[in-house]
Amino acid sequence: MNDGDGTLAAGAQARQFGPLGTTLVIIPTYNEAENIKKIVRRVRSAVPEAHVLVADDNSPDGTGKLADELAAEDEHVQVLHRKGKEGLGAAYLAGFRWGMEHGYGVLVEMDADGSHQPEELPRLLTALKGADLVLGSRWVPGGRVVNWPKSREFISRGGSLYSRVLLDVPIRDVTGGYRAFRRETLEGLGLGEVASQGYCFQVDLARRAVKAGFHVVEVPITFVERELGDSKMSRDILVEALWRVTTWGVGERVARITGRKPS
Ligand SMILES: Nc1nc2c(ncn2[C@@H]2O[C@H](COP(=O)(O)OP(=O)(O)O)[C@@H](O)[C@H]2O)c(=O)[nH]1
Ligand SMILES: [Mg+2]
Repeated sequence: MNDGDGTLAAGAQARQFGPLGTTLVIIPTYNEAENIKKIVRRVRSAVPEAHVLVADDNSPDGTGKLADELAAEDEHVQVLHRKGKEGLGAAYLAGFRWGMEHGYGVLVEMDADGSHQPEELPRLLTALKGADLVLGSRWVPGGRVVNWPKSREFISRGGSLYSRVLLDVPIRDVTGGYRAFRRETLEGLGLGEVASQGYCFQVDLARRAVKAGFHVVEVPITFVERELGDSKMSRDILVEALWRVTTWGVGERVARITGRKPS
């Protein structure tokens, strides 16, 4: 199924969508000193009307201070200083809360390391005009990854396939982290109950959006592996994702059989 610029994934009913409002690009950071200035400048030039929020977990390498320097010279840039490393999910939840409190209409997730190219953001935002949630997708036709070792591709494709089948969500790239939400969508996801910390945070939000009946569209992106700094991917993050996705999938099946509400 195709929907103009994006692949129609879920919530296909004909609907009218309201205007988008101002965009806030949330960039979570932990030790991204080599990347932060470059990525913020790229966002600012790719989508000049957008605002940027850096959500830094008190990075020991001084990323937060560099972000403060950007904020001092550009009123479109803000920094959320958090007390310590609590994971990607917690940083995004805090960023979403901040953005909604400040009246933004669109909230974008983007990594600091250049994997999510700001130059592709206009395409995501265009697709959001006719959707509740847009996912930048590596695994739809036209999407691709650059400079990824086969092992990472295997984990990512496998994780998406496992989540897609087990959770019954018609999405090709369930774990991706380049996304644009309407604020009304975030308001309908029950964010107060989200406990996922690492990358399964992305799976959690995608499955909640599908289950809530939101119109989710995947737009192909070119994901470029970071050149500078280190990935925070770890064994613990993978184990958390596997454990939670399995628990959700099994829980839903048990609930279907017993007629009880899934947790
Ligand atoms: N605030 C915050 N950001 C994080 C944390 N873990 C990862 N990030 C950021 O999340 C983004 C994705 O992480 P990355 O290490 O590139 O993961 P990968 O692309 O899957 O290898 C980057 O911008 C990281 O700096 C965390 O605990 N707290
Ligand atoms: Mg990365």
